[in-house]
Amino acid sequence: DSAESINTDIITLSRFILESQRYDAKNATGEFSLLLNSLQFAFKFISQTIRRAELVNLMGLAGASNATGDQQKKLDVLGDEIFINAMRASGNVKVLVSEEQEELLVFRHNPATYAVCCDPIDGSSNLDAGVSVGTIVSLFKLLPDSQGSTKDVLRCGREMVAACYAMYGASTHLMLTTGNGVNGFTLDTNLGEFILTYPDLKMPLEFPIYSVNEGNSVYWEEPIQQFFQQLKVPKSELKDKPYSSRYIGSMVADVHRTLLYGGLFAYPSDQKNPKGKLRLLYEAFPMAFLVEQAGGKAVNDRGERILDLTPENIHDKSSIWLGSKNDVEKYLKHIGK
Ligand code: P6P
Repeated sequence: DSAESINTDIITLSRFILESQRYDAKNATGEFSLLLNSLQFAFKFISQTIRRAELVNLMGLAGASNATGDQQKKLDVLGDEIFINAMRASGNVKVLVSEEQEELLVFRHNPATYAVCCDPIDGSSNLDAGVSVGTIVSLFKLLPDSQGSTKDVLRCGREMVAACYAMYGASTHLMLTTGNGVNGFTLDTNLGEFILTYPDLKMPLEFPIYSVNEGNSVYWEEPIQQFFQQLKVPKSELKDKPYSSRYIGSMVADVHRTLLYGGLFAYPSDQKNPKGKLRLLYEAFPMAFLVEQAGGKAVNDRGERILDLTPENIHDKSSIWLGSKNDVEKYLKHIGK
């Protein structure tokens, strides 16, 4: 670049959090910026490990399988270890839910402030194909009388204090909300810093893309089959153009596209997964929080707001419909909500 075209006042994630602390009493304790530093270290380390793994061939099955029976890939195990170590080292996380861990992890820190739920490498089944995967995180503040138990995380989605995901694609992106909108950052690998690239991101009100695994359609209930059929063959051809279909099969990649372009992402329940496939605490909750904060909506098959739900167990699943406000409302209207 010629000198005058270089931006010399970049906003790093660390600076962004410190500045938001000054204007946002909730984060004034500094605890959140401490935890965020551990989170962003984990994202950088996982990102670098994934990119290196494609070279040193860490791929392939590790033999073990995770809490929900999926075949575990070596990177799943590595990503999980990296994340657990970073959260333990932060000093202010007391409990941690991970998709890769059957039981709740409890760190004997005192005092601690947060309960963290995460899917360390979501979409990992696509890893060998070079598809973007990501780390999804939801944060709760510990209950005042917390003893470090599942009570700290079996909470209503509205009690989440922050949610984010890192997507390991051509670049590494981080989308973050603390309840005051969504801000997106991109990892500058030379600086080793996440740089603010999507300030105060808002989704388009609607966009003609639907994102669902149509291979499940024979297992869907009739009204759901009818809904997607109408998106493909609109009743009034003159007015409505058919929607385009985009499905990557990696939630972070599908949600990232939906946040940036708009449209509708859904994983409905079906005869194979009567409660849905995606997990409430570390997939549906954080993505619903981010989408709502970007002006969108997130509901389940029955039209209930995802953030009004409360899990009974840490690996509970939910159906999910999320995306642009008007596109989700098309589904709600279809089911009479
Ligand atoms: P299907 C990946 O395994 C995942 O958990 C999400 O990232 C993704 O949205 C979904 O499952 C894909 O599931 O059944 O369409 O392959």
